[in-house]
Amino acid sequence: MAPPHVALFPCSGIGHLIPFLRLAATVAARGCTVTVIALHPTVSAAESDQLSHFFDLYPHIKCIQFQPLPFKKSKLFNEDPFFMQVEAISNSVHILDPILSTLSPPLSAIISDLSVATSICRIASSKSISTYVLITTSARFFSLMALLPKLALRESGGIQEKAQLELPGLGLVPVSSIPPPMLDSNHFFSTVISSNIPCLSNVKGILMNTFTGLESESILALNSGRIIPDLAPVLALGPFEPFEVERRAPVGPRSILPTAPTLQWLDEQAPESVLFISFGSRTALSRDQTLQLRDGIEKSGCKFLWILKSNKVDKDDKEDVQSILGESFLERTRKQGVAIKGWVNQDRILAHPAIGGFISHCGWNSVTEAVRLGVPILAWPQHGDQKFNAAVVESTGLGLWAKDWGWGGEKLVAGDDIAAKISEMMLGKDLRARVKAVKEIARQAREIGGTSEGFLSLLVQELKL
Ligand code: BUP
Repeated sequence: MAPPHVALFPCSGIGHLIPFLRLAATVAARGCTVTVIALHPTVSAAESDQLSHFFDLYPHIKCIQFQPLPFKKSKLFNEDPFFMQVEAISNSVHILDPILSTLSPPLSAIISDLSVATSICRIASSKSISTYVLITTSARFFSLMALLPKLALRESGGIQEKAQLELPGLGLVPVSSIPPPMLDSNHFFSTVISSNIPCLSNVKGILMNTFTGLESESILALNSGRIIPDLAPVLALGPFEPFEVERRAPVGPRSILPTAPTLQWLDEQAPESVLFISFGSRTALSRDQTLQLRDGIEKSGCKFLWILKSNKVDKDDKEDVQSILGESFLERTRKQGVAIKGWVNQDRILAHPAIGGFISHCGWNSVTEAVRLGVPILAWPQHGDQKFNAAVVESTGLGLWAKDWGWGGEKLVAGDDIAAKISEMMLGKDLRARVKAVKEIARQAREIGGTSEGFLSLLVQELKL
């Protein structure tokens, strides 16, 4: 029998692309023929770099370049370039219809991003192709997204004025942890979610980069119908493994520092002594907050490796480290740490024995990488799903979360407070022991007989039917 042919369709942003590429490599390794529908052009340079390295390393994985129709300003207009691209993609999915019919061998399944799931489902069902959706956030935040159409109905009840909401499967949820755009039914973010949630009853499965040892309650609630009665089955396949590009290349091509000095510096540090700081691919802290963070890091006295960003889109991130942090700071901390701009191989850095803690915005990929590699997190959510993800980190004992720091930009967090939290995390022996225990649970989930491995085998069997 010919192997099944699966197409994967990620949306805009590295936080979506990376889990799709990881899953593409995984299902290809299980004997499926795989096609990735790759956006062209991408918003960030990091996305196009990842794509070209991925296809260099996996020449047997096919690539269809997908060029959305030119963006037209709509009433939902949002100036975030990643959102703008998602809107352009949503308006262009029909272009894929004839392309998908010409693929050889014929497609058996398509794994879609949630933001285009309804259109993909429509096209796929007209061709008897199964649709799966890959969710790129936590099961906890996905539960909130699934409830959004119902929440919107309650909007007239003034959700914003309440301190917390009782939500099925989630218990009491502070309204302050719901991303504000989600409470505005006219916002692009909530419109995209609300218009794609209903189709999740018609897809064959919902794939997630999480595992039962991390989010058992949310996965159970989703699969028991408590959140949406007829939701398709959730298959928790995580934590995803890095694909070959990430395993091989320690630092990406756009890093301003060559690979060797950064890793060589890490090699010289004591085990679990270095704090890694990164707020993901789409968050640039304000200048004032960056300077407070700088002071906090210095005052903590902790060794550090800091990935700095001063612009949301990497192509426009031109200011150098010296002019942001100041010569005197760099001189004073020459032995304490390294601050760099550009793309680094985060998974590879988190895996280094010298890394002992991670200040993270709690993008879901970053959380799952830290969990898989046993690195404690100091959660500092900035926007979007990140407070919900931070709640997973906190409730499972994988890190600390100073809730009074609020969303990024909501208030200026003082350097002294940051220094105190860094020390608490880096010195927390119980925290470190708990993180190691969850790392082991994550490893077992991916072994033969483990829960994630079981869901993956189920998925591959279904694809082969
Ligand atoms: Br920046 C950066 N190197 O320099 P998240 C990120 N990454 O490998 P985000 C690097 O990109 P969303 C870098 O390991 C993770 O896999 C990182 O995804 C990798 O956050 C991914 O953590 C970033 O989900 O996306 O980028 O903010 O907004 O979707 O949460």
